[in-house]
Parts: sequence; structure tokens; C-alpha cells
Amino acid sequence: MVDEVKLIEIKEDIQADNRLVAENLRQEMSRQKTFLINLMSSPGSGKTSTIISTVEALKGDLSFAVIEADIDSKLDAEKVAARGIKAVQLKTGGFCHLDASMVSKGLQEVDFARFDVVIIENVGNLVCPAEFDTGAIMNAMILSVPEGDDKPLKYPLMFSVCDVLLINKIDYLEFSDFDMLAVKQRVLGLNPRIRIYEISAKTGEGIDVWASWLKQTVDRFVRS
Ligand SMILES: Nc1nc2c(ncn2[C@@H]2O[C@H](COP(=O)(O)OP(=O)(O)O)[C@@H](O)[C@H]2O)c(=O)[nH]1
Ligand SMILES: [Mg+2]
Repeated sequence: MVDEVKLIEIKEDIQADNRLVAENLRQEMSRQKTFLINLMSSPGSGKTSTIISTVEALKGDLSFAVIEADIDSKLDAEKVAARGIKAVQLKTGGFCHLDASMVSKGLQEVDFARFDVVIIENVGNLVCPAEFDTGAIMNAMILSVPEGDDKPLKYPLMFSVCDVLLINKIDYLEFSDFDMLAVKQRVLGLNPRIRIYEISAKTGEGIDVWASWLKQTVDRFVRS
């Protein structure tokens, strides 16, 4: 008689373990009053540039540290640190996303309790990072104009798990057929509670509106 082959759902186990670590991390961040943001997007949509612009806009109001993640290289952490911002680089060594235990290592390294806000720049990818809870209090994503207005249709999970969407590179709008109204309708159809801000990390347009909303959100968190 042949034994029945047992199927072990590795992915489910990994997700359950990760959720536990993420929940503990969120509680710890809440106790320390440090607001953790997980910023996701495709490569090149402007994560590093937006982080720098946002920190610049709020530097008189809030203190920031940044956890950078890439499959290889520490270029982004060096770019951020060159602006006088505390930064650490996580090298994922092939992984296309961050999970909560990787984030936890980065948080220890930056001594997170000293900061009001820690921003995680997740690995550039619209698929895997959406599946993993990093322990962040807020999930944010960037869609840039040159990527096209069809991305919510192609990567719905990413748009569904985010609290905020930053539509970056609006300085490209005049050269593009990007349909802003259609994007917003598609995104709100997937996720009616998402906040959407139009920005250009290059020209600075829209950064003040997004930054002032972020400041209010962090203030509310600190008072809670
Ligand atoms: N024109 C324009 N270029 C931008 C904007 N934001 C970022 N970039 C450029 O896009 C490229 C990728 O930006 P980066 O911040 O490194 O993207 P990341 O890979 O998501 O971190 C760089 O050359 C930036 O200068 C923007 O709002 N407008
Ligand atoms: Mg980057």
C-alpha cells in the first residue's frame, strides 16, 4: 500500500508567523510613539526622492529615520544619509519584499524610539511587498505618471492594502496620456478609504499638502 502524500502549506505558515511578529512590532511602536510607514512602489517611481522631499518639508516638526531595502547595494541609504537623515540599508539578498522580522532588525539598528517617524523604503516591486505585513502603522504607495494609468487594474492587491497613494511625477502629465480621473476611479473602486495625493518629488508640487496631512496623522497617533 502506498502512503498518502501529505501537503504542507508553507506559504500559509510563513504568513501566520509573520503576522504575529508584525502585530508585536506594531504594539511596540505604539508604546514608543514611533510612527512606522511602509512605502512601496515599482522601481524608479520615486520612493527615495519622495522620502527626501517629505523629510525636508517636515524637518522642523518631526524627526525621521529611514530603513532602506534593496536586493543588493546600499545606494539609497547613502543618498538619504547624505541629506543628514539617519538611515540603514537592509540587503535582502534576493528576496523581493520585506517581512516584519527584517524590519525589526532595521528598527533596532536605527534605534527607532529616538524618532517620531520611521519610513521603510520597501523593495521596488508592485507584487510581493503587498502580501507581507511589515508591522507598519501605515502602508503608503507611489504610482508615477510614466508607469501608466492601468496599474490599479494589473496590481489590485497593492492598491487595496494601502492607506495612502501618492501619484508622483505629475510634472510629466503634460507629456503623457495618463488619465488621472480614471486612475482615481479605479483605485477608489478597489479601496474606497484610500487617501490620494498628487505630487512631484522633483518640483515639490503637492508635497506640502501631503506632508501636512502626514503631520496631522502622526500628531493624532502620538496623542492616542
Ligand atoms: N521628473 C520627475 N522625476 C522624478 C520625480 N521623482 C523622482 N524622479 C526621478 O526618477 C528617478 C527614480 O527616482 P527614485 O527616487 O530613485 O525612485 P525609487 O527607485 O522608487 O526610489 C530619479 O532619476 C529621480 O530623479 C518627479 O516627481 N518628477
Ligand atoms: Mg529608491
